[in-house]
Amino acid sequence: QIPEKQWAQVIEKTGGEIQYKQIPVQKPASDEVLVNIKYSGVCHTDLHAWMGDWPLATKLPLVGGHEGAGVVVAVGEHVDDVKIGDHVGIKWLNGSCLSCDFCQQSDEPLCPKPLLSGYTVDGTFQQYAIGKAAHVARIPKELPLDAIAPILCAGITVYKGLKESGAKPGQWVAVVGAGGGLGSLALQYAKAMGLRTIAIDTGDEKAKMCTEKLGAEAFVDFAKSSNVVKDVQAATPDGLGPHAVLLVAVNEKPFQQAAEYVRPRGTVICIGLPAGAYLKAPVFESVIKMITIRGSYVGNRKDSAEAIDFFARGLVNAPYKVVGLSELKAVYDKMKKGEIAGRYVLDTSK
Ligand code: 8ID
Ligand code: ZN
Repeated sequence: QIPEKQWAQVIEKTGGEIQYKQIPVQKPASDEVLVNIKYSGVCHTDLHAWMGDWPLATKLPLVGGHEGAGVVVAVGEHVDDVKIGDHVGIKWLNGSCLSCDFCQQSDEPLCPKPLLSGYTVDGTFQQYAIGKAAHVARIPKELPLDAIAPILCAGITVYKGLKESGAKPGQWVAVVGAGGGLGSLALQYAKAMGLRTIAIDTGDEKAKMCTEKLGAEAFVDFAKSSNVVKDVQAATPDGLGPHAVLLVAVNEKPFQQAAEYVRPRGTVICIGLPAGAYLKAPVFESVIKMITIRGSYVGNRKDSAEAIDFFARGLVNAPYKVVGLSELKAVYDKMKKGEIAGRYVLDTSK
């Protein structure tokens, strides 16, 4: 009962119109599965892909999306560990070579020949999407597919970033862009990992969400504060600043500021990907404070399974709103204006 045609959101041209239309359903190759996507989160990366503002070209025409949760409806002939009826997630890393230096060491996001969902292969803004069986996230059947969708990119990415930061239980982490999709989950993962959080973002809605729902102990409004560096440092009891900073904002400014307020011996983790942006840090302070600055990029299959397990245990469940797949354009409009607190999740049946 797999249909021949399905609804999808398609772009023909970078920055061009997004068309909600019917396109053919693809067949899985021997190492792939076909997933009936029930829900897909909308990540800011999808907006970058549409706008083409990164130094990496997308396929065209393109179906975006990489936080897709659904049910397996067909499997390729060489697939034996994923079955029809299983619940799975299609994430950013759709596939990798599995044999290069990085794949061998479970650093598969660094594979030089990655398949990227909603970027170099069609993604999850359609009712039926293809994923490499080796890489689809395994989702326990009792978990709700709408709530788990944002975990498949945002959750995995911030969980990995927090691990990469080396911050230990009881220490402080500043989350920059805390009110957005990645940030809202970062506050919850951090708390679940025993860390204390300072949220940095703007507006009363995000401030309330971060402190009342997501466990942040302080909120610094970057648009209202006259001295973000001082305010962030003052939020830690000894005034010396957070042990780690997780940068998930889509703006260059905080990438040039974090090294100033991170604590001596602290770590700045870069995750957000503002177009054309550069990192900057004062050499003098970076040296005498012994600061580490590093990038963090999604997560491997084990990080993904662990991030899902935190959700399964009820430790994370950030706010999200569900709208129809047909409404993607309106979600992008809000995202561009920074008006989304948490995540939007698309229901592919509408
Ligand atoms: O693996 C990775 N590294 C990875 C994975 C997934 C996503 C990277 N990303 C990237 C996306 O491509 C995007 O560039 O992370 C970034 C954040 O994605 P998102 O969370 O999906 O975006 P959002 O929901 O729009 O949230 C961004 C938040 O940043 C705030 C905004 O108010 C918004 O809440 N923000 C901005 I814009 N400027 C800020 C500033 N100066 C700021 N917050 C604090 N200070
Ligand atoms: Zn993403």
